[in-house]
Order: sequence, then C-alpha cells, then structure tokens
Amino acid sequence: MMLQGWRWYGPNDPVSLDDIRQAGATDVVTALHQVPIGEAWTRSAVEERKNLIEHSQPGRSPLTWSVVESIPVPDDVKRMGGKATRSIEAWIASMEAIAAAGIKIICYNFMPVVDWCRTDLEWELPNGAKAMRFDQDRFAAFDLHILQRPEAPAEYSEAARLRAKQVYSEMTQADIDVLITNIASALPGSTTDPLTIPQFRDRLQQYRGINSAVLRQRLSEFLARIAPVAEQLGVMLTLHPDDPPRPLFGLPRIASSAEDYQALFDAVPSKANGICLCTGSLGVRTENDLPAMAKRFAPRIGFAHLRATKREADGLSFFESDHLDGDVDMIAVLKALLAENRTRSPENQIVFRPDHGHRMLDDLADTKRTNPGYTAIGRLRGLAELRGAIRAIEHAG
Ligand code: DNO
Repeated sequence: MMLQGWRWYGPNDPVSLDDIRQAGATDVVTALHQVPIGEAWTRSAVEERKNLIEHSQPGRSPLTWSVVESIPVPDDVKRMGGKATRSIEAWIASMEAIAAAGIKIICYNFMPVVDWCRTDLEWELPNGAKAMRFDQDRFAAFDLHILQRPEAPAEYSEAARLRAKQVYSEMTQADIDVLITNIASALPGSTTDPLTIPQFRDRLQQYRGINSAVLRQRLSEFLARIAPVAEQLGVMLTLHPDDPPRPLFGLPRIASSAEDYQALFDAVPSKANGICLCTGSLGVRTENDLPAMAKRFAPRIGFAHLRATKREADGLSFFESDHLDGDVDMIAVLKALLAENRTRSPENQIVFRPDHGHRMLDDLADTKRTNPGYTAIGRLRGLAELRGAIRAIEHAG
C-alpha cells in the first residue's frame, strides 16, 4: 500500500490535523516554515513539531511526520554551488536534525529566483470551483510590461508580444497588483524569497552568465556535499521538478525532463539522490511520458505529488485539473509506483500526496481562509479518487 500523505503548513494552517485524519491520510508532509531561508533547523524545533503532529491528541488515529517538504536551498547555493559553504552547512545541519527525529525523506528543488509559478489562483471552472492556472499571455505581460526585463522582447515571437500587449492594456491596477503578488511574492510553501519588482530585477542580474550547464554544475556540487551525509543518515533526497518545466525569465531550469533527471543521477550516482515525482509539474511538458518516467526512475522515487494539469490550446498555458482527469495517465503511473512498492520493504514504501486541490464547496465561502491549492475539500477529493484507483488496481492484482 502506498503511504497516503498530506501537506500541512503547521499550526497556522486552516486545515487541522483532524481534517487530515478524516481525509484518510496517515503521513504528514511539512516543514518548519517559520525558520528563515538559510537558517539551520534545530533538533528541539523539529522534535516539538513532531510531537505536535504525532502526540498532541492521544487516542486519535495515528499520524506520522514522514516527509520534509522542503528545506529551502538558499539562492547563493544556486549561484555559487560548493562555494556557498555557510548555506550548505546550515542545510546539512537541518538534515541532521530531521534525521535525528527519524524522518527519512526530504524534498527540495533547485529553481532559481522563483519556485512554483502561477498567474491565476482563483480561475473559475465550469462547475463553479476555483483552480490555479498558468496563462502564458498574462505571464508574458508580466515579463514584458511589468518587470520590463530588457532581454524579454527577443525571447517572445511577435504574435506572443502582441497578445501580451493586448492582455496588459486590458488590466486594471488591481489586476496588475494581483499578478505581481502571484508571481513575485512567493506562493505559500515556496522556497524562494518574496521580491518587490526592483529586487526581482536585481536578483536576475545576479544570475548573468549562469546557463543550464553552470546551474547543473552547481546542483552537482551541492549534492556532492549533502548526498554522502544523507546516505550515512539513511535519508532520501528527492528533487522536485521545475514548475512549470521550462526556463522562465531567461533563467535556466534543470529538473524538467527525463534527460535532466538522468543527467543528475549520472553526475551523482549516490542512492540518496532521488526524485519527487510530481506528475502535475512534469505533465505540463508534452514530451514527458510520466508512466515511462515512473518505471525508468522507480528505485529513485522517494516521494510523489500525484496531481494533474491540463495543457491549453497554445501548448504553454495550463490549469490544475481533477486528479484523474489531466493530461497524465494517472492509472498507469499508479501501476508503476505500486509495482515498485512490491519490491520494497514496508518501511521504504513510496509516500504520495494529493496536491493543488480545487477551492470548492464550503471552501468557496468568502469568510474561509485557504492557502492556494491547499484547501481541505479539494485535496480530499483528489486523495479519495487516488485511493479508490489504488484499491481497484490492487484488487485486480
Ligand atoms: C507547490 C509545491 C512547491 C514545492 C517545492 C519543493 O505546491 O509543489 O512549493 O513544495 O518546490 O521544494
């Protein structure tokens, strides 16, 4: 049985631990979100959070904190690699604190400047629920007209520039402010700093000369430091794919395809070097065959985000669909993960979580505080669909 996980943002999350239990999840995925990026997590802070999750309500169905998502990788590591000594040492100290508490899976990403990126957080679906969306024209409007990145015009076709101009001309100041917040201010759970537009421009400047080969090298240097320690501690490091899986703002992204992951595993063969199989992120790229990737990288999968996205007509825009109804063949992915699990011992089973649920039913109330994509009800629907599919596959043998 795959372990059913649920991302929890900690004591301030409007979704409670009992909500998680009622959704049927057993494994909590969380981080010490209150610790500033680059600072080491202490053993006592990790222990305290673990106690809160596992022992705060005696008699309740047990929950286990099994995955840390994420220890943020500070910006200087992406720019300087192995030379960012202090940041790497702090990262290792956090990993040691986590391992000391018995947590064995760590999710991280290596996206420069912006973590996951959406233009719309409340896009209405035909059934009245709200989904997150990446609209390529709105994104280009931000890049060309709000950020006004000097190299941007040369990177879009003339038709794309015209569409972006049109979209921008129809935006009110309030629309512009929302777009800036969505893209630059770091969405919940992000591992990058919130930035103002001037800070954003400044950050991009600092990445001059960092192409994909250099960024790959930086990631290898980082892993060369952390993987041996992880191996010793019995920790699996799972690299989350780029979201969306392509370069943004002229910045390289290097965890977007099967070739990217193959290059990573070739560069650092350590068995601690793993993947967080995020079907929603990778699924945005047409050539990513997710069932094939799940099979090819099976032994390296420590953790999975089983959500689905649906590409729109332009091939670049997409929205978050229902978990079983996106572009990805979710049933085939589940079959591959279940086959891998059968080869593993009970303590090494893959943890998966539903992801980016819709805002729906009672969560639509104006008074309801919800984190974008992390509503209780939308994710409960996603998890229930996945669980049903898993049971059916297992039953069919
Ligand atoms: C968004 C998430 C990301 C993810 C990090 C992993 O919903 O998938 O914030 O946690 O990129 O490090």
